Amino acid sequence: MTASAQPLGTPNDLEAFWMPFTANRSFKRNPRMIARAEGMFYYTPEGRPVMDGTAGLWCCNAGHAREPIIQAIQAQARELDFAPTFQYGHPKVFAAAARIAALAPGDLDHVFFAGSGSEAADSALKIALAYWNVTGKGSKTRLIGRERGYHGVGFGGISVGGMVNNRKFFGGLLTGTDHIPHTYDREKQAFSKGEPDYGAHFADDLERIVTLHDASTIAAVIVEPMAGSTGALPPPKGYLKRLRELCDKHGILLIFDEVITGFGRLGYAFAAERYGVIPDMITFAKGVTSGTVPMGGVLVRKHIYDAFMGGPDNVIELFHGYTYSGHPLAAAASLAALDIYREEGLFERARGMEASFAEAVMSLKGEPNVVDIRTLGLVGAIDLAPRADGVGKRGYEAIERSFHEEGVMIRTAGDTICVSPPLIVTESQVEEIVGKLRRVVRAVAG
Ligand code: PXG
Repeated sequence: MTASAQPLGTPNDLEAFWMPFTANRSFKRNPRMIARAEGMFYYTPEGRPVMDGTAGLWCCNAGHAREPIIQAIQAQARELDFAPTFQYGHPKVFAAAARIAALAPGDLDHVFFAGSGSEAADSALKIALAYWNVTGKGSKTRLIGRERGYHGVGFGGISVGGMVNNRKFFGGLLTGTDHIPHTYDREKQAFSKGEPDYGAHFADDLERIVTLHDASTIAAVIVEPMAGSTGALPPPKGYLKRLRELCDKHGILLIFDEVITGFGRLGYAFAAERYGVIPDMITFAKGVTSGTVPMGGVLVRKHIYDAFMGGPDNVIELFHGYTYSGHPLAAAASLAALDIYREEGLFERARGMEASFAEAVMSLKGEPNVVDIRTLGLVGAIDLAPRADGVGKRGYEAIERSFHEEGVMIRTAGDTICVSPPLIVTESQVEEIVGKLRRVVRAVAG
């Protein structure tokens, strides 16, 4: 490889990086390069501002380049760059666990750390299996997910996940999984603000699965309270409560994957609080550090943690963990992010803006090809009808136009546009984002 003659930060060879979840060739032909970020904005290498309509990838809830987080990370790197959390500990990881547990409802008061949402999901599934083992019910091994669910890209996560492209290339996956149906019915739910009235009964399909496999073989059910990656599907009213009741009835653990919904996206620390439903575990990532340093984890109820704490006390209780479980930089970043969330009341702010945000996004109803719009918390999803020549083409063009012409970052799932701005967004910035989206939707109408 020859040395680049370009100034630092402007690569002239995009070949080497195999980009994740990206149309590599299209991107490399016409890159959407981001060099800097501050507050609500990204900036291209040329200095052109791009409004962050997506909080990065649902991560940067406190907005970008927040000084207290920067300082915390810098200071932590100087003080303690790395310390193992296997058989050793460092103060900030314990502090971060306590702070996160304090935000969670009920007795979700222990935290197992991981490095990402995928690791968090796989950790939760493994904890569920191990829990039944240590409590003498080792036959409970089946893991139940949901169609259109996303739980990251580990083998556990894709096995219980329900997004076909994330599964179909990767062989047999985990055995012993099954799926309840997704909760979306456009005919009955289109253009609902918040939780749709229709669809609580989709939870009842768990009864069918229990009848088929028997509860004695089922370890856990994992769902996102609001399905995110698939294009944002808010839960029908009463659905999550019903799922909890059925899991209780049959002695099945319930896991909420809150990698997206955690840390204020739906106006509460966790969706579990919004819905008044206490799952047995909550997975989180992304917003826990406002996206600044990779971190994920699993919140675990007391009875689960306690179940592992028998046996000789010199013996490792759970043979699971990651080198970067509770990395000092992540722990420091998390403490600083949680301070900002609290001091600026960002969860409450998101709650307070939900109605006006929904109103603004819903105003796109009637624009060309808009076949449904869904909103929940500070999440908006706009379904565009696909073009006759292929699913996803209109969506891809929308990403390109948004970035290059309108200066706004969006994300898409097929032909669904999603917006989920940082929780510091102002009402006028919401209007601005929607105005940009309106022009994009019209521009990709052809
Ligand atoms: N669970 C859920 C619910 C997620 O949304 C993960 C697990 C995996 O997290 P990691 O940190 O391993 O990526 C996620 C990630 C999108 C998009 O376009 C969503 C995610 C990641 C990338 C893109 O909506 N969510």
